[in-house]
Amino acid sequence: MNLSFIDNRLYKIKEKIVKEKRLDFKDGLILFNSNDLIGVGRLADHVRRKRYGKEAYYVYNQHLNYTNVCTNRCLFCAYAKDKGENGAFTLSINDIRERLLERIDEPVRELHIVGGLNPSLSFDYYIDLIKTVKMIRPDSTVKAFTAVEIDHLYKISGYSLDETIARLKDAGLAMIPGGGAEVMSERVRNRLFPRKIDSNRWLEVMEALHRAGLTSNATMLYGHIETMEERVQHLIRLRSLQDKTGGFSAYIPLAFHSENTKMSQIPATTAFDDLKSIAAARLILDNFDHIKAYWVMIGEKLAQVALSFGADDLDGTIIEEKITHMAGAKSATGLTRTCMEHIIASAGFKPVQRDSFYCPV
Ligand code: V47
Ligand code: SF4
Repeated sequence: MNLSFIDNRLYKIKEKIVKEKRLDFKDGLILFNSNDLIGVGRLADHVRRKRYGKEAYYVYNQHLNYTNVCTNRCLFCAYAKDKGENGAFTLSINDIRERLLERIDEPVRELHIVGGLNPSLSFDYYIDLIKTVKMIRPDSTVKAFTAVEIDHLYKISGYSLDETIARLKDAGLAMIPGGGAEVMSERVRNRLFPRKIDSNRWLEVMEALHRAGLTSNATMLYGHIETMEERVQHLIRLRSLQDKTGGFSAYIPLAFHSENTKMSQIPATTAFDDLKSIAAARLILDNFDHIKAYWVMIGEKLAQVALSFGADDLDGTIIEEKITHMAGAKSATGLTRTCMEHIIASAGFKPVQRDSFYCPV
């Protein structure tokens, strides 16, 4: 690899990457603190191209948010409402059926289903929800409920965590989205999401899901009050669990959007930070296959550039995104397949439509 850097500290990291040696906490800090964005990006691109060449993935998916009523009320969330508050909603199983039938002519392969922690919903509702999706779209993958929701389901089901997961799996749950860990730091949790499960529990639930044979993703919410040390620590903890279970499929950095939240004074993340967060993750998370550039949060144009900064996946068509748009996202709420393929191809990559498990379709 013949690369030159403005930041001399990157030479040491390059040596490790060439020798396929694992990066440590200090290396991670150098990457996040470096102003040599192009240097960090070239290193990440080297690793990405070695694995995937010119291929870049996306999935034909549909988002479904079943309720925005949530007892956690994280400070960074513009989506959640209290029960009875103006704008609060909960979809009935029939509403869900209708939402799915509205798009039945489209080749949707993955249903991404998440919602708030709504105490009015019973465990049976969640089972019926999954079964309804599988009935209407038997060939699709149900990717649903973050580890935070799974923990809530365990609490309301009356079963053990393993039994709760087994019952969800029997109903048709196949994959778990990566949300809910936010930044694994008690300092940040105490200030921004004190009611949410802590990082140890998030990892414990993920481990139980992996043990049950379900794959999951992992995310990090960045660009608020977290430090660079906390970012690196978060990635290293994900990497350690992945060493143990191998159950994570993709990592997705989530750029904080502050509009309509209790933290609206915090400015939007910059393109510089968005790209560096993707590139650093590609280099630190050496045991994660896929790094997603989530176009909803960083915009379609920057997501396209991210394909040359370590990302190999643009997530999906989505159809109708709510959580980030409530917090002021300016991206589209969905992309057509033509548009997705144009974004990828015009960045010099080969679009590969995939299923939830990265098999080309
Ligand atoms: O956990 C909430 C985040 C997450 C805001 O697994 C916010 O493929 C930014 O997990 N600004 C849910 N982010 C989204 C999620 C996800 C998204 C795309 C793909 C996958 C996947 C998973 O959204 C939450 C939280 O971290 N979030 N509010 C906000 N204002
Ligand atoms: Fe509830 Fe999730 Fe919003 Fe937190 S981020 S308030 S858990 S919906």
